[in-house]
Amino acid sequence: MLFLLDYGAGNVTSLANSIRKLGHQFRWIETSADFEAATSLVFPGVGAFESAIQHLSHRGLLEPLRKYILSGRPYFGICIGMQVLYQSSEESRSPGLGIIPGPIERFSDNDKAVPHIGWNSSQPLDVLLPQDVCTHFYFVHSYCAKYKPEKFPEAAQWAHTTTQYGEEIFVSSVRKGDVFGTQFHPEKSGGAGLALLDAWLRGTLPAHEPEGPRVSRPLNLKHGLTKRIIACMDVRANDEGDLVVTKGDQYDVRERVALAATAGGAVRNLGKPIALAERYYDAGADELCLLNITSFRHSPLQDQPMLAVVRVAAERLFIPLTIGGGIKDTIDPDGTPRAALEVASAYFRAGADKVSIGSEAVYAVERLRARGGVADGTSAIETIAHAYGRQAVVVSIDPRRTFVDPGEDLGSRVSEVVRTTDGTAWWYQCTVSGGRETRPLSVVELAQGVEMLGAGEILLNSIDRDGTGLGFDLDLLALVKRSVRIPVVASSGAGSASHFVEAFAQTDVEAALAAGIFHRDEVKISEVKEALRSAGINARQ
Ligand code: 1PR
Repeated sequence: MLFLLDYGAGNVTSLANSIRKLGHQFRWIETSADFEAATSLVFPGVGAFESAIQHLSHRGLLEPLRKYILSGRPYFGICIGMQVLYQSSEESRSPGLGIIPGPIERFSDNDKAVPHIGWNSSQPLDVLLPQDVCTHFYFVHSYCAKYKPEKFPEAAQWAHTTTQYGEEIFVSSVRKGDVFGTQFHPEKSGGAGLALLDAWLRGTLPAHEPEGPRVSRPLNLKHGLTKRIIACMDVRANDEGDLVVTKGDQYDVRERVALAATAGGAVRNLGKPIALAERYYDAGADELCLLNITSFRHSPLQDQPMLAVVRVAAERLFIPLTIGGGIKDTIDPDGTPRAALEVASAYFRAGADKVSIGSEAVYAVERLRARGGVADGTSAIETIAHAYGRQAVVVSIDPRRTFVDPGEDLGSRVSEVVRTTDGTAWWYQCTVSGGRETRPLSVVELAQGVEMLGAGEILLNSIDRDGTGLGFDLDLLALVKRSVRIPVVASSGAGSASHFVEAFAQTDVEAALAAGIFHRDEVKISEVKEALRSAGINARQ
């Protein structure tokens, strides 16, 4: 009998969905006795090493898990499920299971953004692949087992594949007998991931036995991490109450022609969220983003249609899903208080991989600055990152250009001012509630504040460029990118495939997102990827 181990945090729903999709049945480990009945076991985990170990230990499952693995019965550990096999983690005070010698360490962010997020290649240590075979899998983590065969020769016997990120080579999968672990997420790696999972479940995954002592691998000139192309769906209820994908121009999502029944025109309807999401999955999108753009008005825990959309999307699409809108402390209509962590947990349980926080991130950084830069652990960013790991927390920023009068005193923000040759100058000011309210915070102050609080990624919109098709705001991207060490997703303004090439060639952003051109089928995702490859930029097939 196949069992799945859930440690209570992280997106296990996606793995369960993948296994069902592949036609296998499973049960959840409830008590330590279930380990006796298990003939194979999958332990998926996104999140934090410490939470995983603590949770397993409190439920009395840690020792039974170790015994199960040492018995040699089939085991598949994913991400944290692989990391716990090691002796220790820099992320945690609690030791790991100690089955593989060596530590789990943090990536260095001297030469690259951390977390490592995206599709990277995985190279077997003992089997030579033909040149044109390069399988990409989806990674999302800040900590890894660095590949140091001379220092940990016994651990090197376990190593199965390695992957290069920046100038570091880490172990991307381990295997000994029937014990297998991957740092990447097969359940989020599209067809390649499902095929790998299926092979393991059927017992047909070929084993590679080391042919001799393992030695260090030379660094490639370029790592295999691809630039991600993300399709974004802004979702809201239309005037009839149906959830639709809409799209604004500079955040105005109503048709220009006014209807008698509404203040402005009708809400633009570009399609149904699931149908569009399936189209983008089939078209090769690397990631999907669903933003509930009016959820600042009410509690998303009452917003069952959005949760239902996430559930169905996660059942059908096996790539990462980011869900945003209304991730904050709320009070239900019956007076029940709901912490942001609880709201986020509902989305993770429904199948989201990351949550995106907008307005609440601005308020959190304002509070942080009022305390003189001292974090107190209470913000939505901190509580969610603590439970699910920082890679699960995206902050969506909605900046707008604020023009500067000649001679205006901008204090320390002067270094953030963009000046054009005709003398026009502006800085980027943050907004909340979908651009409806401007706050006294610059985009750099916000980006650095959320990084300090524990955000794992920035989704960088531009109200000025949204829906215009004029291209990404390259000054804005470069400014934020050089201010933080976490990955930045470029958003707003894409009008052609060449705009993506421009963004990646002229700034170091890790991903680029578009909405309107994909919804209206003006540019295809495959066209964007071809343009990137022609320009020598890594893109997943
Ligand atoms: O504040 O935590 O409830 O989150 C609300 C979320 O909804 C935020 O992420 C905010 O950016 C988003 N949002 C709110 N109002 C709007 C609106 O359009 N009226 N949409 C909105 C933001 C921007 C991008 C868009 C890109 C690409 N949408 O998501 O998809 O600009 O568009 P393009 O390629 O067509 O140019 P909270």
